[in-house]
Amino acid sequence: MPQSRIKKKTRVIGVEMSTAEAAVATLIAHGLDTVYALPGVHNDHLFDAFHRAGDRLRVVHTRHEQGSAYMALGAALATAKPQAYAVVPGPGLLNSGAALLTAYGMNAPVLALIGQIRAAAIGKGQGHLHEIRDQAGIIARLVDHSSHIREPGEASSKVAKAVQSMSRGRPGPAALECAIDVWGKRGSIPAIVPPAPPRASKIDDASVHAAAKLLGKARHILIVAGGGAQDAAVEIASLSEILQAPVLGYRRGRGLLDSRNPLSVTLPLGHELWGEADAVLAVGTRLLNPITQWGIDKRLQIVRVDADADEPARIQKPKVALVGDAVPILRRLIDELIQRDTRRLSRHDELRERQAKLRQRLIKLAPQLAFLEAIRAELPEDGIFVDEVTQIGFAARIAFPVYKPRTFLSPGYQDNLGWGYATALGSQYARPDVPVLSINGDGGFLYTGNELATAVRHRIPLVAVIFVDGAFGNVRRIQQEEYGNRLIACDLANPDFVKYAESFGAAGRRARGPAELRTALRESFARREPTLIEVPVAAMPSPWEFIQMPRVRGLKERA
Ligand SMILES: Cc1ncc(C[n+]2csc(CCOP(=O)(O)OP(=O)(O)O)c2C)c(N)n1
Ligand SMILES: [Mg+2]
Repeated sequence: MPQSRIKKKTRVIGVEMSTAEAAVATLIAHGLDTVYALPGVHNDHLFDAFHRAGDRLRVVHTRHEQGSAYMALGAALATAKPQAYAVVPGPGLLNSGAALLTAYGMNAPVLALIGQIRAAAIGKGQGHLHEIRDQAGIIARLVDHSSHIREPGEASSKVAKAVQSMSRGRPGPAALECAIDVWGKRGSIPAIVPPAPPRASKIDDASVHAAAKLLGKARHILIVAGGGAQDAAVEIASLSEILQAPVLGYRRGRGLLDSRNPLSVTLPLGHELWGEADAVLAVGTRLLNPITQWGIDKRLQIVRVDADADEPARIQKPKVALVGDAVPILRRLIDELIQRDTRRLSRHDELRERQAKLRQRLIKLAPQLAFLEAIRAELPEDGIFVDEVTQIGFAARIAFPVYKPRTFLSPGYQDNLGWGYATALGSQYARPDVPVLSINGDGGFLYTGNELATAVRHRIPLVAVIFVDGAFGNVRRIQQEEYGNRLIACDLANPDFVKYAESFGAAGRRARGPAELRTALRESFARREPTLIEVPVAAMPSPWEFIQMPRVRGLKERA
């Protein structure tokens, strides 16, 4: 064998490190500075590597694995940067499952680092501590990118690939697993290099041209914006102005167009405008509910912008599909539209009037709106509101004014009760520069209320409000109204939440009504300490007529 080939094979190209140390060094090289985590014997080497990283890496340990994963999710949503959490295999992984599922539904860059039993025992069903059948198969179904680290030499490249996968193309979570004996195994590690800047996605000029032509000719355009449009707020505002097109945001699209702009609409007006539109520009949204519930017909031409080439035709093939990053695509579209000089009459007055009429209808939700008004008056413009699956949350999605992207965090299509408190905790930890507010029902709060201990332990000044109606109120009202008042499994026994918060060492307060809530919020935001504000409330009016609305198109074609 020629001398040069032998050399190549045996050359030590990197330094000697453990698998865990290589993984941690790679996380740091990729800009991650925090891991949300709950330790255990399978990951002892990993946690030792966290320790050895010193102040280059912060470890925030929680009281339940769902807390770790939701905190990573909240940090990712609030910062738009990849975040990581670490848990033991089996029960640790499953405990974090709802949060990982939510991250998947929200295309959020959350990396799960999951332990494993000894490499030699995987797949044998011998009953080792935390063993779970086919863990690799389970995580492969929860996320798009997952991998198993088999030896120290591949740790760095696998971590790098996982982190990069989370923000390239369609973003989303990733998962890596590593066996208990492999984390500590030492070997030669190739040089750890920071990631190359992502390549700009190619833009299909013909499609942009077709989109500009279609939108240029359309008379009534509605822009629908979702979670995939978070970075394109400037472009969406300018398209809205050029086309005089209202922008509909529901959960994740809220704040992309400032609520003070009359063209910024939520579901009820969006529903009306969907019925009138001859063209829709959908950016970073599945468009599931408008298409399937509000309906489509031949007169409605849809232009979509998606990061994922599989997405456009998943529900209904659009007239034009633009695939890639929203920002450069929308910029190109704006350039084309400006060249066409399609000047339009302002719709501001019309929409202002229609918004006023809607406010009249929304008086039906007066109890919820009074609380939301108190919150908006005290939460600064760039403060972050973390939504929950509760009466105040449902009303907030349609009536809470939102001024900036990433300041209204809502759980996407999973709409999973109990995500709120721990997610808000992660947002507040990652964004110490702005106040974060978590709203909760008494049902949802106790999913992760134990993480008050984490707030106190890590001095996270999150202010949380809990609206206490003594019930899974939403379920209860549905049983009253639609099931002949046959109430089942909906009434709750609650702790005294003020004492509960205080027993953790957090500040506990009680506010009776919107005015007291406003004062409590003002004082709590000023004090900057972990706080829980209990607000006793009565049952609230149903918001569903403003959320689940009937078909407005394609009635004839359907009949
Ligand atoms: C993970 C999960 N489990 C169950 C539900 C069903 N669910 C929706 S709202 C709700 C009740 C919420 O109660 P609470 O948090 O007290 O809010 P309220 O309606 O009383 O304001 C339930 C059980 C859900 N959305 N997600
Ligand atoms: Mg309740």
